[in-house]
Amino acid sequence: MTKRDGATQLQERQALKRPPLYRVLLINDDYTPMEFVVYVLTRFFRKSEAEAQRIMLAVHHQGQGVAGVYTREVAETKVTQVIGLARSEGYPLQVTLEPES
Ligand code: NFA
Repeated sequence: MTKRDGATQLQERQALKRPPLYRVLLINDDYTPMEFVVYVLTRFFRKSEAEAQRIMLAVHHQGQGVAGVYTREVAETKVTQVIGLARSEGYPLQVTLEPES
């Protein structure tokens, strides 16, 4: 075993530590069109058309669902972008973050 000093050991531990992850949640409402939600899932969350349909319907029937899991900054940017597009189209779609664990 190579001997490492304390600062090097700390750096190594931090390099291995995974950053905290956040779920981006879509919330159901009565007004946002299904096809808009599917579009959002394909454009911003890189889902296939089939997976986007599946997630949209899960949100529609269960009230909310996970669009994707990202580091904090990426997740926050997705929320801002999706809400921006939804409001520009006049839709009330709600999108939020929650820590993965
Ligand atoms: N419930 C919406 C409708 O019936 C569709 C929807 C799905 C909205 C998922 C928001 C999230 N048009």
